[in-house]
Amino acid sequence: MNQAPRIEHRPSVCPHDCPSACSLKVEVIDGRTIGRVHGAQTNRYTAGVICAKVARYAERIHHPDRLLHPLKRTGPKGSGQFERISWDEALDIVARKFLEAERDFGSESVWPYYYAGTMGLVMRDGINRLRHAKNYSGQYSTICTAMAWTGYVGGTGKLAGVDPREMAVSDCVVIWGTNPVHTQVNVMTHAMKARKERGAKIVAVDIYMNATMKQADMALLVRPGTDGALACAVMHVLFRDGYADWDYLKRYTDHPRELEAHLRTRDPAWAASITGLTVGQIEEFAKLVGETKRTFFRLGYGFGRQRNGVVNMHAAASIPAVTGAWQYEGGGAFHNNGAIFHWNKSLIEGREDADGSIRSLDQSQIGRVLTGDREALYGGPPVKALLIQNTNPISVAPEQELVKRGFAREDLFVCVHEQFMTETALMADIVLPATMFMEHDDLYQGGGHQYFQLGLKLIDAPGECRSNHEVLQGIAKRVDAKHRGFGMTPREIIDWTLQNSDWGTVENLEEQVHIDAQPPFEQAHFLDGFGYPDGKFHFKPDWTKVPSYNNGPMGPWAEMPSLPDHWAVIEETTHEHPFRLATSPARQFLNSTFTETPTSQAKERRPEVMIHPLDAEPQGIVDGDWVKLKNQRGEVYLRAQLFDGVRRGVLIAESIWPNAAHPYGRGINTLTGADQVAPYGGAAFHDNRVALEKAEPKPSTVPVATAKRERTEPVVG
Ligand SMILES: Nc1nc2c(c(=O)[nH]1)N[C@H]1C(S)=C(S)[C@@H](COP(=O)(O)OP(=O)(O)OC[C@H]3O[C@@H](n4cnc5c(=O)[nH]c(N)nc54)[C@H](O)[C@@H]3O)O[C@H]1N2
Ligand SMILES: Nc1nc2c(c(=O)[nH]1)N[C@H]1C(S)=C(S)[C@@H](COP(=O)(O)OP(=O)(O)OC[C@H]3O[C@@H](n4cnc5c(=O)[nH]c(N)nc54)[C@H](O)[C@@H]3O)O[C@H]1N2
Ligand code: SF4
Ligand SMILES: [Mo]
Repeated sequence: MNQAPRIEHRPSVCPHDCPSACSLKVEVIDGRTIGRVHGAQTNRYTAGVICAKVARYAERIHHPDRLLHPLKRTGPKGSGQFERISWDEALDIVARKFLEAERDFGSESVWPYYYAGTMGLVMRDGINRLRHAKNYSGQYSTICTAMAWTGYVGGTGKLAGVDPREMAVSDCVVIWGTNPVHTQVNVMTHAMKARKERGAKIVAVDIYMNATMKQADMALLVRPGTDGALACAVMHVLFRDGYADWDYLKRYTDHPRELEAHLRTRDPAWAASITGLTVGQIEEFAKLVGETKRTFFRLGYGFGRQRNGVVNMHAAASIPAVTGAWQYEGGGAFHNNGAIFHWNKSLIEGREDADGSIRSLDQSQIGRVLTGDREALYGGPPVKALLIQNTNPISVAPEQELVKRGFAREDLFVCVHEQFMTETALMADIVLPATMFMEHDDLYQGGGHQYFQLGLKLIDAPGECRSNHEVLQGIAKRVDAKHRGFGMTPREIIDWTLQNSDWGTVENLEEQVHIDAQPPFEQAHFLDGFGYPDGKFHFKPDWTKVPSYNNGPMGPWAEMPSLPDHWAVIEETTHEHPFRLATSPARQFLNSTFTETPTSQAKERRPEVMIHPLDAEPQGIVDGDWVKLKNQRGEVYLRAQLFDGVRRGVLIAESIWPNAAHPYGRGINTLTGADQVAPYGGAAFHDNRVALEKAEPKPSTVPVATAKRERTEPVVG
């Protein structure tokens, strides 16, 4: 008689680069296999809800294309010709190449490069321990959070805010510059609850009628990069019509009178001409916010990815300080909770060993760095060797033409530690197979909420996969990098980190599953003062001294407006480049992750660009036609998707498809720029001027899968 396997439900946590960090309940079928992944109810923020792509994680973890063995390149770079080698041989080669680079060009010629493919603190950040122990070049991480965090913290002085669960008890939830239906589904759970139980209004501010905008009671469709103007006009009305809370302003803000005077000329008519909204829409939004004390501003990353994104984020975050909404339950703002966990990461990252004189290279400028741009290299030695974990720069980094040229360098040694043969791994000399989150132990924190949680090993990894920590241990031993962390297990590192951050032991956390780190109401609402030493919200921050994210000012920081404003530094259209392109996130992908799973591929169908029908008409472009987008950085082919939910003159390409899904292998980041956004850098992925042209690529360059796949469902809606 056959006995059905007994399925166990084990706790875990989603490791992906998503603010939600959902608590999971995983069906473990046997020591090597999982079934469905469910949301765990015990986490009161993620509350049992997870996205579809993670629910079907079996498709990713048991994917037939997973890397299983170390590989060594045998053909030309990028040829895909590799041979299987042993772990010892692979690590010996990596170590030899790193030692050679160090000997011939100095330690800064080795660049450990990583990002947040896993958000586990040990596996994500452990690479910095190797870096610091060896004085390898630093990485200044600008690809994601630099702009949004700076803008928010510029106002509050601290990367924290109101408990995001309070969205459910607000009377108005403003979802600004984030598309949570795609990117962090749990925001919707709480906003919808507020609507259902309290009749709360949901406002969304975005640049196209995305899935979140379609669910909003008030959808404010602004021109890209104009949120500062909208926020200023809203505050103008608040001051003008007596909605400003002067008791609050006097007690909790820095220069309210100056702000009021400055905003006198920033009226709705001024903002209408910049944002493309009507005066009526702006007045209506301002009135709603003015009359609704419990207004919750859920501020996302997306609108920060503009060259004026820091100023825009700060302007939006200033609104609740004018109405005094911060004082009320369900009122105030939230962006990210980074500051509430107070981690002591010295064991994970080995920071005490860091030599302050070592350069820190801009992550987003990897193309410039690898092609020898002197400014990007800070005048120092070339980068001769890369160790890459948890990121796929050939697809995701801006200025893709430069990135590709850099990786093609014959004199550059590249080791990529990956779960799949990504486009970056394909360019490597040595490829190492990596475990997935259910195959190793790690510690995870919420970005969009306040829990932290253990994700323990649930099943054995396939083949010879090793975790990031094991790879670092193997390299450290061979290059003589000394740090006690290399001699410890992930569990021991987690335990030390918890204890030295005042969060108890690993056993305690294991027993509790997750810990709610939410600070008390008074603190979360900044009623005991904002994060700055003067305890005030700063309408007029010193942009050269924003706490928490500072590598020294860069970009055109000296020209930043001192008070909230519309700062006209975006890539405005020109006669030659009459469209503004944004590369907003696709629902079924997570950055470049899940582009390998068949269901996500089928649902996203193919790379497309949304075009307003009236913009398509003059060139006779119809749905499904090939179009070429072009700017000073390069050109990309996609299919046209006619959609009247974008503004005239705006194009949206939901991304990030593999480059190889586009004709000529040129991906969307061919068009995006790596110039540093003021004041602390960052990549303005949604701020690109382009030309649009109906154009057929050469048939031989069209990827087969893309050519064949027919539309089965609309991408939006
Ligand atoms: N499904 C899915 N989920 C993801 C990701 C993914 O790629 N796919 N990526 C993950 C990562 S790494 C991150 S950092 C988060 C990011 O998640 P979000 O905070 O949602 O930020 P973005 O994804 O950059 O963009 C969000 C929205 O901002 C809009 N936007 C762009 N420019 C402007 C502007 O000038 N003004 C306004 N008002 N809106 C603008 C875009 O059109 C988009 O709809 O999501 C994570 N979750
Ligand atoms: N055009 C455009 N480009 C963008 C963006 C955009 O909105 N538009 N968004 C930007 C943003 S916000 C971000 S954060 C970046 C993110 O870009 P990436 O850092 O590339 O993001 P991911 O796809 O999340 O993760 C990359 C890789 O990590 C691997 N990985 C996962 N877990 C592990 C592990 O435990 N060990 C190892 N060794 N590898 C692992 C995955 O297999 C995956 O290939 O992209 C940026 N690029
Ligand atoms: S919503 Fe985000 S955190 Fe939650 S399961 Fe999906 S990708 Fe993971
Ligand atoms: Mo990100």
